[in-house]
Amino acid sequence: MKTARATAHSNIALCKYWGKRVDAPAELNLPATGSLSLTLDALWTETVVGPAGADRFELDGVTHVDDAARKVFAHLDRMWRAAGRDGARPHAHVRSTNHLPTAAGLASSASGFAALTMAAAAAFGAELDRTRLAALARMGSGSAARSIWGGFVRLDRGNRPDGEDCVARALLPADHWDVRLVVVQTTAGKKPIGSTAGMERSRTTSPYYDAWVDGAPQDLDRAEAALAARDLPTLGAIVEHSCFKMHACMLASSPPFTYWNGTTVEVMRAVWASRAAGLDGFVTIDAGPHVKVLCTAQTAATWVQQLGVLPGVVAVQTCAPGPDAAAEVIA
Ligand code: 2P0
Repeated sequence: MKTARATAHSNIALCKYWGKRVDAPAELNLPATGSLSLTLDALWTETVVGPAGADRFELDGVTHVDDAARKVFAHLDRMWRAAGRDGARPHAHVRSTNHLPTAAGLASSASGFAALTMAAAAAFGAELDRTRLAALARMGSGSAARSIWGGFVRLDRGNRPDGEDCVARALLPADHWDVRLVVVQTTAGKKPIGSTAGMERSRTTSPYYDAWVDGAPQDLDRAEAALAARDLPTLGAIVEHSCFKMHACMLASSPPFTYWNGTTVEVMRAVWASRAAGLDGFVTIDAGPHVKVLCTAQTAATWVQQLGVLPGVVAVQTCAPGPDAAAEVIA
């Protein structure tokens, strides 16, 4: 094997993925809902994969010997098989640097598994197209499939039991539309429940789960059309509806759970109040307490000013549409 370096940017789901298909092998990690995302320029992961005497996973300079490391090594095994290489996988040293807050609901698993997929493919000499790389990234983490591409990306759910029609594709490039995502960070405590377990609790106990899954295809098609037309009010309404249907589904689970804190709610209300006063911006929230505001490039600075001063807000960052994931062999 060679040594390869990859970069992959995080993404925000404008239409959310929440729930996994249970009519297919769990190893495929197939989503119950398709999703549509924006890749983000300012939040990204850099990963180097190279030969070593023993498997080792280092994240931001700290060696991990936990579940995170086991998931990384299992993904290397998957990439080695996908490369069609014979024999045992060689031991590897994986060094990742996150240019984003890890495990704070800012989707480090998306950029992390996308970068790992790209770096491992290059290090193992695998000749795989981006569609296949996205499918492999998805098996590491669902949202990672979308970070293989820059710009605006759609991941379809598909129906086949082998998952071959669960395909991620670039809808439109980053320069299609000069939108911004203002990321408003609130204090992150420990997550009440991990995403995978939260999805499973929603599926098995929330009376809103079936409605959530059934409504997703229509949200996706309408969002895709609004995106193509650069129609922010229409897209924004779909973005908020997808987000709050997902969070309502969580709240209606038994026992209930939410990733929000008090500041999450205050920021959300401030966005709605400013919008009522004429400033265009739309809320989305993931499996974490931060609020993200989709807006135009022209209004981003005003949103930063207005939301940055709210009590409980710890940081505000503005992201533009970001690039494709990339990899190069360096040794
Ligand atoms: C998303 N999230 O579409 C949604 C919205 C969180 C809320 O994808 O179990 O870490 O590894 O496939 O990708 C977070 O879930 O889950 C996520 P797994 P992942 O961005």
